[in-house]
Parts: sequence; structure tokens; C-alpha cells
Amino acid sequence: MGKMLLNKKIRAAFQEELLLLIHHHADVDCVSSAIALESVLENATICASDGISSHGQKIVSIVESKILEKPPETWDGTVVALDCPNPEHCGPVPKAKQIVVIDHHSKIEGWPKGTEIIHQPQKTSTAEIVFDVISELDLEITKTCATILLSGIYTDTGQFRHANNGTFNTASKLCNAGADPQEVINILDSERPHIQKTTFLKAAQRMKWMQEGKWIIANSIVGSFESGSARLLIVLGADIAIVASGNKKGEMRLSTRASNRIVSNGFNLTTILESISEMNGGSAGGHPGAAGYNGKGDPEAISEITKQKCINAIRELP
Ligand SMILES: [Mn+2]
Repeated sequence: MGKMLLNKKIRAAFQEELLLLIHHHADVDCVSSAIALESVLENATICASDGISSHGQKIVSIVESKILEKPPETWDGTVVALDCPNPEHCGPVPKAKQIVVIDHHSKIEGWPKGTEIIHQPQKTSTAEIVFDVISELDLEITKTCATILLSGIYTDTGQFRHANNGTFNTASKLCNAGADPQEVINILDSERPHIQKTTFLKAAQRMKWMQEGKWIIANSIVGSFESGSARLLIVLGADIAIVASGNKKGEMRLSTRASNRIVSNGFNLTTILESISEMNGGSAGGHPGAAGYNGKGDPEAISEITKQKCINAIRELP
């Protein structure tokens, strides 16, 4: 076992009534850390200082944990601030016998004198530190608790993109304790509304594509969710996606996307859609890789003109 995290003073502080303080708009790492600690300790209450993020709330709903919505002015025991590099992140911090901070951010500052700080900036999440704390206290981690901690790690590492050796080490231990990686993904990757799913499938079904040089241009027509549909056509492999929608009043919208590769070659959707608005009225705007157009006319016709302009622009690329 590595360096001990808990000194005598912290161990004694953990015997007191604990208030687990989570930061403003608490994220999954923070909420998971609090819920894991609450589930293994009998003397802990979780308190949110200023709301919980929507993903954080998903974690709360798994255990139906009761969370105080406002920190009390004073706490007769120990306040444990989680995932908070400074007191402003979770303020107002109640007056307490002892404050313990558990955090992994690179810089910790502003805590009053006498605060015990467990600071492990090499850790990719606070959940990993909490796992070590629970292990050092010789407390048993339940399957649910393990899944919740793994959720914290999954989120704070950007689905393991920023993970290091230690991250996988702890993740593996959590899986041994019963955490199910697939369950974590199910908890956190929220389902799209049904109407959105069918719209995206229709966008794919009606899609037409062609190739100009090495670049692929795809276009489609939907009733709504044009921008999400355009983004998905890029995911499917298009370099340029043009998705149109129209209504009975004769109003139409275009949403366009371009791949990073074609944009870095100098392709710019904004200029193309601006030329459409010069020609057809309406308004255009956006970025080289994502632009939109609102105007009047036949969505199919405007879409076709846009495609032709894209072809011309490709021919002018260096
Ligand atoms: Mn964190």
C-alpha cells in the first residue's frame, strides 16, 4: 500500500458527525465521491452548496440519497469538502470543529488554518482518492458504491481519454468490487427522445451523397433536428453535410457541417451560406465547420444550390 492518506487528526475527525459538502452545480465526480462515503459511513450527511448538475442528479437517483439543499451556518462535527480546490467552490462553508478537504485539482488554496487537506493532484478524479480513503478505513465497498465511484472516474477522465496508470488500477479494483462498466455507460449516456431517434434515422434514410475529388458531400431533408442530423452525417463519413427542413408557410432552414479535415484545408461553410442569403434573402451565420441558414423557398432547391456552391468551393481549394 502506498502513502497513508489519513493521519491521526483526520481519523479522529471522521469519528465525528460528518457533513459531506459538495461544490456548486456538483458534477458526477463530486456527487459520486459523496454518495460513496455516505454509503460506507454511518455518521455522514450530504449537503449541496448550490445545486447538482443533471448528470450528478442521475447518480443521486440511483441510491435515492437525501441531500441537504443548503449548508447550515454551523456544523457540530466535521465538514468534509469534496472535489473543491477552494472554499468559494462550495461556499458558504459552515463553521465546524474540523474541516477536511479531499481534492485532486492541481492547486488548492484559500482554506482556513487548521484545515486538513488530502490533496492528490496526480489522481484523475476525487472518486479515486475516496476509494483509497475507504480502503484505508477498512470499510467494505458495495457493488452499487463501486459502480458510482467508477461513474465519477469515467466522467472526470472524459471517458478515460485523460486516464493514467493509476486510473485503470483503481477502475480495475472497483470492477473487482462489483462495478459494471456497461452499467456506468447506461447510467450516464442518456437516451435520446424517441422523436429525435426516428428523425435521425429518417435523415440517414433520405440521405444522398456524392464525391467531389476526395471529398464526400451528403445531403438530406428532415422535419426537425437539422443540426443534429447534419452532425451525424459527418460521423457517418461525410466531409460536408447539408440538411434542410421546410414548413407549409414556405419557410425553410439549412443546417450544414463540415469535417475538421476539410475545414483545415481551407473550406468555409459560412461564406457559402452567406452567398445563399445574398441570393435568396434570409439570414446566414456560423463557423467554417458549422453554419446555418434561415429563409424562404423550396428546401430541396436551396439545398441543391448549396451543394453546387460546395462543389465549386472544393474545386478552388489549394
Ligand atoms: Mn473532479
